[in-house]
Amino acid sequence: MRKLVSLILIAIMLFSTVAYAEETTDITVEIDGKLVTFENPPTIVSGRTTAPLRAVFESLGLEVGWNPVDRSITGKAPGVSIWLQLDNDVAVVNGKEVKLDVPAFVIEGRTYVPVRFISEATGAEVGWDGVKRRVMITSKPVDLRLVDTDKDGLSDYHELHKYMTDPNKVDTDGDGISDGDWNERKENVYTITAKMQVMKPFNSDQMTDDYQDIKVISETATTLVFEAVIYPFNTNHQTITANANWLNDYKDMEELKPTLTANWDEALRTQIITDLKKDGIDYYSLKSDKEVVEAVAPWIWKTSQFANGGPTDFLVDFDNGIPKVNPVLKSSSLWNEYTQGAWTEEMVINHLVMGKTMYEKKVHGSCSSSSTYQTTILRALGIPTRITFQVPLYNGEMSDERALLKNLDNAEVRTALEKMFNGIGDHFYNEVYVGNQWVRLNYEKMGANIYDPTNPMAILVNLGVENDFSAFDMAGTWATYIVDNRNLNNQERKDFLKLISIED
Ligand SMILES: [Ca+2]
Ligand SMILES: [Ca+2]
Ligand SMILES: [Ca+2]
Repeated sequence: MRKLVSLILIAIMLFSTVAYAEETTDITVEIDGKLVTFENPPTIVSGRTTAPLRAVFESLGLEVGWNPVDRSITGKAPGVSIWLQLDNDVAVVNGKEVKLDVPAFVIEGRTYVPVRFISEATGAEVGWDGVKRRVMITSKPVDLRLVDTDKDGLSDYHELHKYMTDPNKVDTDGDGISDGDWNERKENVYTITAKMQVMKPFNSDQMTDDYQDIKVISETATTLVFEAVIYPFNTNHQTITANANWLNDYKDMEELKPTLTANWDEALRTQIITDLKKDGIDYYSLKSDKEVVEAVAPWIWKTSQFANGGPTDFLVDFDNGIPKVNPVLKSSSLWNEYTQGAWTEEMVINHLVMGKTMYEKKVHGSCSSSSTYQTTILRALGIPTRITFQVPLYNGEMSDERALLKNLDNAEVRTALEKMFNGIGDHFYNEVYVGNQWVRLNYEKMGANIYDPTNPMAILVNLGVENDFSAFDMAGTWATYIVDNRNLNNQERKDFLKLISIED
């Protein structure tokens, strides 16, 4: 029987060799800058460059399988599943049929496929260097947040960096309960579970992210009560990579476009590049999105001044897209308190709210204003950028909320949280698209974690992400609540940011 199989195999090989009279070539293949070594060289068949499948797939990080029964080959990686068969011009890629220009064939025991197919199947980009006679393959990074290999409801990324469970096992600890279970997720890592109430702005659809899980308890147009599970020691910062092709790959992203306050234009872009050059940063020699952010973010803060107008930008509303200090808020005590008589309405708009004029004057205000300033500059340089709005776990004005912290067993975290200032906190900062994923950028710190013992708020809770500051409507929300609450007692004032319970 074995002999028979061998004979059939030889027959197939002979047949294939004859059927696809290939020409041996001097063609080489490079993947992500590295030359691939082949025992058998690439060949041209029917005008198509073909190469041994296993060497190319393995260089791209795919696990290769062979089924002798139906002579099929599989290639698997997170987010990629490829099936093809010898002499069959239809392959199946991620469940979809794909037609091959030339079916897979065998030479000297090696399966060959068209290089073009490899690109289509894995999302890699394929180029041709005519001088070197070299196929240049650039692999596409896989967003592991979109991949759930073991189908337990948790993405591979979050299992690896947030929950610390096994992305290849549904039930990591073997207790019969899936990793995806709400409570089971907390078993392998330190977590804080807090029940909170917040008032607008919030967007409950965006609140579950790389750092927290959110379960909505009740939601109205103005108020959200939720349970938050915070993962303060996750390892997201380790996953930051670079994309050398970022300008082309990101060019259609919404988060690059000028918006109402992050109002960059071509003239500003040219100006920024000129200014960078003067400071020794040659934008055109930066090799990746990551290099741009690493070079430009610190430069942004080094070359600009803080203009102390308080959170006066919270008093600006944007009716019909026109920034204007809200008249009710302007006649309130907040206006005088924030401006100290030193600011005009026009100064607030130009120095704290609109990115372009802020850049021209090289000034910005506190965190909200800074996030617009940074968004304007980074978008002009081709880095998709958005703004996240975060609050601390509790309202620092409330001694009863501070008292709840004694429920926390972790002394380090508890002490950091207890140090919060006696006020109502919030923080705006940025997220940038780097290495094909959204990465937190807190001023110049890329991959900033939500736990930061040096921050007076210690742990932040994400309430939403927007492309423009105006979308948060701080005038209609926080500034209005503060004005309205001035005459209320503590019990009533609690509603707009309130910690109900907390445990770790
Ligand atoms: Ca999973
Ligand atoms: Ca799992
Ligand atoms: Ca389990």
